[in-house]
Amino acid sequence: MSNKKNDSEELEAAGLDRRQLLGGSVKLAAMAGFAGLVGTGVMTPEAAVAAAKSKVEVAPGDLDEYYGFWSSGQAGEMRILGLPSMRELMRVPVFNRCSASGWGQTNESRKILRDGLLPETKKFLDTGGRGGVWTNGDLHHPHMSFTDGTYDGRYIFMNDKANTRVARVRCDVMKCDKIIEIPNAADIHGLRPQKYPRTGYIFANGEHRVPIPNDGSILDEPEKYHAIFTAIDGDEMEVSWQVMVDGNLDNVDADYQGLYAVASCYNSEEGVNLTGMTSAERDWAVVFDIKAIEKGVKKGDFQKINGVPVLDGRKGSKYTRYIPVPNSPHGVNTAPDGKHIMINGKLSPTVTVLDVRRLPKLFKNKIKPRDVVVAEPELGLGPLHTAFDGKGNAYTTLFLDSQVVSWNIDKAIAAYKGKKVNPIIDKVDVQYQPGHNHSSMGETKDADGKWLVSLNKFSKDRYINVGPMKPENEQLIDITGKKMKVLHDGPTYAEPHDCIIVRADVVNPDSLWTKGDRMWADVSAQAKKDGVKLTEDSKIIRDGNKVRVYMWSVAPSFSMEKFTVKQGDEVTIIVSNNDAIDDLAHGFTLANYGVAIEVGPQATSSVTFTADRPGVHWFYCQWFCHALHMEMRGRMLVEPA
Ligand code: K7E
Ligand code: CUA
Repeated sequence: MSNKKNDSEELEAAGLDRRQLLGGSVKLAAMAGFAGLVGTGVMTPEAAVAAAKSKVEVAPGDLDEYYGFWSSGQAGEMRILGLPSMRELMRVPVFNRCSASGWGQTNESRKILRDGLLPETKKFLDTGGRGGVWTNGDLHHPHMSFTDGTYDGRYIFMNDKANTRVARVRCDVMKCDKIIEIPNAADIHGLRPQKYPRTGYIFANGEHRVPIPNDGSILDEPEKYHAIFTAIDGDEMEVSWQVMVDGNLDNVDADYQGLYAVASCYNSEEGVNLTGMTSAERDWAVVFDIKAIEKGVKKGDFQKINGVPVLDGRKGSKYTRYIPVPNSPHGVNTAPDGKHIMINGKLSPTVTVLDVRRLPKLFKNKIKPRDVVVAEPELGLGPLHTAFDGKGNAYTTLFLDSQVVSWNIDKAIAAYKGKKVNPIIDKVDVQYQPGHNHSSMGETKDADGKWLVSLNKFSKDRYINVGPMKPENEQLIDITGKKMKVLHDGPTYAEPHDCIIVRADVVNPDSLWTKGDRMWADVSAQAKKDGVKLTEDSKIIRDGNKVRVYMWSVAPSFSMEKFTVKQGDEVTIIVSNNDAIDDLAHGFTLANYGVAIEVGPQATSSVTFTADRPGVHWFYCQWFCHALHMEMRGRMLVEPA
């Protein structure tokens, strides 16, 4: 029995039918946690399971063909998975605080978390016991840097919706090396790198409208709030320019020509409550003319706010165009054909297809905004995001229908012209309520049409019950044939909005750190001043009440068996891991001082704390590294004041 049928029955029981949902009640249903109305799962036939297994099973010791880089929403970290096994390989702390690695505690990570913040944010974080850095984040959109329309394996960029930041992860070591706060904007949501000629810019949407400056001088006057579109220089991690727009900004994507970026706006009404935000029949997609904006910046056609050039891109501006689309669009996805950009309807059952080749004419005012639309297929309820197979087909998640629909782009265009063709190829049930989906290499010109992942917001009955809080469910779908096949369920916690699937040969991380890496440049400079060779010396440098303890480690021991400080000293521990063996990480945990840091092979890490607890405190290595790992420890002796 199909899940779809269950849905309809339950809808009817709830006094709603599918058609009604296309009208006004869909808004309410969507907002009221419509998920509760959806029926229970389907049993996959045994034969299908057996066939599926052989495709997704990566035998013990065998390696995956693809990397998946996953967001984790409000958990704030990036995750690395292997595909097709869907095994979680690593968690990379970014906006969160990590107990294992000391991210948010080591001097190196705190510098990354703090340096790129605005002065007023630093001030705010220094008061009220906030500890100087943010400890939470809401990471939605991880995307790799591009060269010539495809992934280049340099960096992965990601947004923080919670504290208005953009971060970068170095792909050589898979660690975050830069985080910046975006001025003037509020709550960065949509984020995509420029695809061509290279990244280049990172485009980032400030989702919520706020007064600029947001200092309390304007409060309950929503007509004076603004949304800001930002272009960041991905090499320097600095804001290049910003554009003020009408409405709000949700998702964004770039073209394959390096000329335009397109963002969706779900609140053209500029409402501040649900009724206000969903009252209009139409919202819009905003198109940004990158070259015109760059010219404008050169000519000085901007206001400098918080040190950043802000151009006026509101309606009537030469820098932007507003293309009307049905109410409350969400995802924006550029097809690998380089010609089409999809605006996903969310509250409308449609996806609006824009043809980028018509954009120059639109900016010259030779055509009307809606003339850029070449198709608007009706696909099902709640289209949120679209992925591609590189063979002319698109795969759209249907949040309300709990399905993925595959459809042909050319046929959708023909149908829009009036031809009697049905663009829909197949629909498959997913469990349940999919948000993003992503196909292998799907956001690049090298889309290979092998795998699709559907990131479902609810798992409900798919796993044994773990209590009121349940995992989300990510499903792996085979898209090599006409019929999509769900082959694997993967539970995941809070909450992967988005992912990318990258061919393994594109990503080549190092197995060891390089001595003297720029991640610990500050400590290297301090060691030089102190006359200490990081990987050779074990030394205590006293500098007033500041004490620097330099040590190194080789399994299974630290180079210092004990050190003595005075109560009240500000102590900095600097540990260099001299092991040059794959996978030989050490750590430094200082018991009853709340200190724990990771020290990767050939890396140096440092941590600073006040030694205000007298007594004997054992420090130990918390990464199981050797048969004598338990013995890898020493003492900090704190003399009472
Ligand atoms: Cu969750 Cu990309 Cu933030 Cu859609 S967004 S679902
Ligand atoms: Cu070093 Cu455990």
